[in-house]
Amino acid sequence: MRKILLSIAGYDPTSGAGVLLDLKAFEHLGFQGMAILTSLTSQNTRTVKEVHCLSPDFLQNQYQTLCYDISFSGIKVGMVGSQKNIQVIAAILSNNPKIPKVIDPVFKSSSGTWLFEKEAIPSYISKIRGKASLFTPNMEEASMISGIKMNTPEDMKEAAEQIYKLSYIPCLIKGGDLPNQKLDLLFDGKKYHFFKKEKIEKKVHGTGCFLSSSLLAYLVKGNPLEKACSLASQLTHKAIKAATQIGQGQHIIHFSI
Ligand code: PXL
Repeated sequence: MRKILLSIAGYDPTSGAGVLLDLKAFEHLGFQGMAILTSLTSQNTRTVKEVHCLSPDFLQNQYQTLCYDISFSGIKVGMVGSQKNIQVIAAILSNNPKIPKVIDPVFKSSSGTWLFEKEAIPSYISKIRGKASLFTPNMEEASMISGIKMNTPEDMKEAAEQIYKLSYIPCLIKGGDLPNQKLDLLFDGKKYHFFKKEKIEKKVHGTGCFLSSSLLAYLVKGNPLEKACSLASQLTHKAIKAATQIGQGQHIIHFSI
C-alpha cells in the first residue's frame, strides 16, 4: 500500500501552488496525497483577487474526520491563511511527533498579495516552535522573520541561525538570489550547508510549495535532511526549467518533467 502524505494548505484554482500542486508533487514521488484546506483563493496566473480563510473549527473538523480513518506518514504545512488557524495546526503537529513534518511559511503570493497577517508573524513562529523537521522560508520570508536583510552568504547564515533560535526547527532558506550567485542554505542547528543553483530567468509560481512537498516526500523515503534538500532542490530545478506559461502571467509547474 502506498504511504499517505497530508498537505495542510490553501487552494489555488490554477493548480500552480497550494494543495493541488502539493498533491501532484506527492504523487509524482510515489505517495498518495491528501489535503485539508486552510483557505480558498480566487486567482489566475497574473494575480490573486480574493482570499477566503476557512474557520479554525472547520480546519479542525477536516483533520479529525480524516485522521479518524487514515494514518499519515508525513505532513506538510503551507499557506495558513490567518493567525486563527495556527493553534489548530500546532496541535496537529504535536499530535504527530514521530513522522517527518515540513513547514513552508506563506506570507505573500509571488505576485505580491499578502496571504497572512504581517503583525502575527512572531506569534506564528512561537506557536510552531520545535514542532517540525524542517522550516523552509524564502529570502523575503526569512528577512521578515529574522529582521536581517541578506546580500551575502554570511548574511544568510546569520538569518538562518536567528530563525533557528526563534523556531527551534532546522531551516532551509531557499531561492537565495544574491548579487552574483544563487544559493539555498540549510542550517540544522549545528552545521551550514549551501546548495549552489543555476539562475533561471523565468517567473514561476508555486516553486516554494513544490520544493517543500518534494522535500517531505524525500524525508519520508528515509533520506537524511541534507540529502533530502539536495534531491528536492534538483527536482525543483528540473520543474522550473519545464514550467510553461499557460495563461498570460506566471509560468506554472506541470508534470511532463
Ligand atoms: O506560492 C504561495 C502560495 C501558496 N498557496 C496558495 C497560494 C499561493 C500563492 O498565490 O495561492 C494557495
